[in-house]
Amino acid sequence: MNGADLIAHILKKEGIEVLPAFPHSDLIDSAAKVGIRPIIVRQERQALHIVDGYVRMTGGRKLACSTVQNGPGSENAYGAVAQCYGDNVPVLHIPGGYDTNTQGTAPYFSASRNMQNITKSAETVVRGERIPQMLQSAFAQLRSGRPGPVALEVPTDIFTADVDETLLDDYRPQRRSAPVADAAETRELVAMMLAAKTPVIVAGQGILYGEAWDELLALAELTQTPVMTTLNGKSAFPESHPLSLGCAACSRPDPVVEFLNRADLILGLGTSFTHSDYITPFPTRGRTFAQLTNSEADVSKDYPVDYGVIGDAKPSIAAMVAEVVSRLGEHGRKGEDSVASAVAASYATFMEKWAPILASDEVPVTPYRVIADVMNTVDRSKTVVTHDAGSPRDQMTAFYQSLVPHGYMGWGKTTQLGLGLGLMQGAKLARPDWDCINLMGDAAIGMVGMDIETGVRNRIGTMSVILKNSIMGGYIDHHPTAADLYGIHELSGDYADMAKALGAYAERITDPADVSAALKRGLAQNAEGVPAVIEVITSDETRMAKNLPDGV
Ligand SMILES: Cc1ncc(C[n+]2csc(CCOP(=O)(O)OP(=O)(O)O)c2C)c(N)n1
Ligand SMILES: [Mg+2]
Repeated sequence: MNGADLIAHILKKEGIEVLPAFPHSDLIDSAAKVGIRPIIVRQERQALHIVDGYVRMTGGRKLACSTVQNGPGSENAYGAVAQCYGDNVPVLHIPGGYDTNTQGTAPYFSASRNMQNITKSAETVVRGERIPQMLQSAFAQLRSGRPGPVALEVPTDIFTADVDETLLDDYRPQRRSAPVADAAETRELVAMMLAAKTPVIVAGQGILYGEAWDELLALAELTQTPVMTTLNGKSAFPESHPLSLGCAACSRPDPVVEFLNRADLILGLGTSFTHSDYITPFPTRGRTFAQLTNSEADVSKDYPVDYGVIGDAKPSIAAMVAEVVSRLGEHGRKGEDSVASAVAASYATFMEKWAPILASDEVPVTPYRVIADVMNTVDRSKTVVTHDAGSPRDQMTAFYQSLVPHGYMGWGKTTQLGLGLGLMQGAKLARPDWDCINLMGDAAIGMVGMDIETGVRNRIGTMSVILKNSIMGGYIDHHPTAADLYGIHELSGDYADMAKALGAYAERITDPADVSAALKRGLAQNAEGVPAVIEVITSDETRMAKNLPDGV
């Protein structure tokens, strides 16, 4: 047994089933020998994106691993590891490293050195015998605490070095630990909620990783507290629920704004309360902030938090629910409908403006019509959709209503164009019984388009809806002179033709009346393991739901 074999056996013990990769890495062959499926991508970045999507889709309950070669492979994977770090995704990355006999003199790319600032941990294995202990530590970090990527660089001669196979017997698979917040602290959170006049809950991706959606729902209903999600937390709370305000992203439904304006308590559950261009800023003056998170590094990070509590979402919110029941009785405030009525009134006013746009017959097609047609065509109880960077994100997050946990994959603390395709390929591998759809613009497909062929070759039947406006939306404003003189915002290409040439099912749509039927035909192909690309020629849509709360 060599080092790569030992790693593969340990990955198997940890329940790893897929290994997105790009050669050469000895781990690819060793993984195949133990029944872990290698998936060869067209560039290293995509391997990480697929693992990223896989792990998000399982809430970290099933992990996956990527491997790439030393030097160029490891260099090319860097950006995608940084994306996982930005969004706190627990991805295991095992890049090759230069032979230990050649390390220490330039040039050699050291993943463990270079990835220090974009991982939870980045280390190099220097002896084969260290593999079990180092992987045990890696998996402990992947399974518990604040999620994040872990890189374990393996020099080529460590992959090939003979190791004692009894080392495998010492390996202990690592389990997830979900610490419950201190009882007095959860009681105090509830006391703050019940004393507040106009509280709102901000639900983050900690709800998804903690699988705490039932507890969140119970807490919201018992206390009649309205809920908005963060961008990463979208789908943690059913967006059709009478207490749902929607997703507080770079764009947002007006109920988010109105309820933030009147809020006296902003209670974050499973959120880092991160301030970013892609997240709705919260007004702070006159508001109390309380936060439940599993990481002390997130408490009071970007907002003045009055009360930060450390705990895993599920057991801690369950404790809050028990406290509410003990104070208000088993039905709590259920039956009082004043908050839900106010939410409904706010939504009705908001949709007066937007419903006609979502149903618009205009040609070229508005992206909003496409988003509405996706939403109304798919079975949202077993479909996950995601946006891409650029206008598709801002057009989707406010209007695509997710109904079930993981029905939407929200991302974007850093926003790598093209991530959406790999996320959905990973989601499909994790949940083959679900439909997985990414919506992306021209620039986004430009980053990863060849990896449609990865889906074809590996029979990963996802759908990509291309919103083709032939520009980088909004980019004239960033570079007016260059746009005027050189057209730097313009893009061209026929993506349906390209996708067909790569072996996918593809259609180009120009009439809004054809969108829904094309989506159905694409989904039928997906069911046969064939990726689908639906290219829709869209308008340069500039209308956005971007009202801001007062005082931000
Ligand atoms: C890797 C990367 N580089 C640059 C950006 C900055 N960026 C964000 S959106 C965008 C243009 C998006 O254009 P397109 O995909 O056509 O979508 P549209 O807004 O036109 O719908 C750019 C350049 C980014 N998010 N990621
Ligand atoms: Mg575009």
